[in-house]
Amino acid sequence: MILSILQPGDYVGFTFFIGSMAMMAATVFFFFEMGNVHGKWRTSLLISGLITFIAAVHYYYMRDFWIATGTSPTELRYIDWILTVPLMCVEFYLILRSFGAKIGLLWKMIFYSVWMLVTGYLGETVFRDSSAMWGAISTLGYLGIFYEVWFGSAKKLANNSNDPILQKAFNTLAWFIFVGWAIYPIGYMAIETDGLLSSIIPLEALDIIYNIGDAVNKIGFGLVIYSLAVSSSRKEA
Ligand SMILES: *C/C=C(C)/C=C/C=C(C)/C=C/C1=C(C)CCCC1(C)C
Repeated sequence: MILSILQPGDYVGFTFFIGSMAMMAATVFFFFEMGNVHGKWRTSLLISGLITFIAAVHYYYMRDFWIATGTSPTELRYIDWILTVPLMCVEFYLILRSFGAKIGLLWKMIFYSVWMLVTGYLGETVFRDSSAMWGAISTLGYLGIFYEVWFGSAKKLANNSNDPILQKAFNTLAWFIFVGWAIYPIGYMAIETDGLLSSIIPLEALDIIYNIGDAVNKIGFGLVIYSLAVSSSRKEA
């Protein structure tokens, strides 16, 4: 067993502990609130809770990894993402399903996200010397998702839904993809020893940036789904 002794001034460690607890609390919240929304929203809240649950378990291990080694838990990080990011694509599909979303849209978004994460992992580990190139290849997957929710078929379905509550939530989620997800490539650029941002952001910032990104994108994203479910259930009643 690894003893989790958090040292004074270990700010990266602090964010791992805060992230761990925040993910757990968010999970309890989403699961309990499933009982307070209309039946058709339960699956969406379940998925929100699963996203933070998977993250909570990984944060539990990542936290100890960081304390024990003082290095980035890259493998655990990407295993977490490869499970949770496709689930975020499922959330998009679920909220658009009653407005005609096809399963093909879901597979397309999952493909983009797996592309983005596998190539990002290769750039951070195996091919670190050419991390800039792998970062660029990874960004193509990110742009695919970005295109879908800002201009592509997902956006069109939301536009044609004639449901202002859905449209408002969809737009907020699209902003998460734009601004919230842009946090990650900024963290990634910290790994390049002579990269674009390495002179302004130290390597240790990588985990702080990823931890902030995860809190914003997993808990915040889930809360948008939650408030959509609550407003829509209220209208239904
Ligand atoms: C809960 C975890 C989430 C939402 C993770 C999202 C991760 C990304 C959007 C990562 C994107 C990357 C790039 C666009 C290029 C550089 C490599 C990555 C993988 C950091």
